[in-house]
Amino acid sequence: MSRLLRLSVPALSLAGVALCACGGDDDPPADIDAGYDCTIETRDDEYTAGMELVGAKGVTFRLVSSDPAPPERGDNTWIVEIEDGAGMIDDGTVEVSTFMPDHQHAGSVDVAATPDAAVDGRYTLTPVNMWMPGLWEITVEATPAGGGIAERDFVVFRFCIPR
Ligand SMILES: [Cu+2]
Repeated sequence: MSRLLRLSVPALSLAGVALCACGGDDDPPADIDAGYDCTIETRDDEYTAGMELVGAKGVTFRLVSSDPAPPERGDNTWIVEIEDGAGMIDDGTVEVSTFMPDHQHAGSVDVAATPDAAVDGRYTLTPVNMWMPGLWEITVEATPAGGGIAERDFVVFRFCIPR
């Protein structure tokens, strides 16, 4: 109920529709253009170029930049650098997934992770697509070259898209 209480009055009249329509990827809520009040969202990260998150296994994921910055609705291109205790994770396997926790649906666009030929441990992630207002979780997972599940680590960037 807490999320309902935070909705603005115009959004509240649509809340019943939205709640009923969140069941599947092919059935998005009807109020996607109503926007979302990110000023009261506390679960999101404040974007800054170079921000870092560290996974449970100690791998550092640095969001060097987002274009646009801060991340916006639609397609974004991220540059990340990934480093573990042994150094930059170069030519590793990097996978990205997008998810809206409040609606329990994934994003609808696959994200490509391309290693930078010139900079060790640097990858371009695109398109990081957040097509709907609300809180998004962008999970970035990395496995060093030659590593297995024991070496795999991940972090979750959380950004709020207002409209
Ligand atoms: Cu959604």
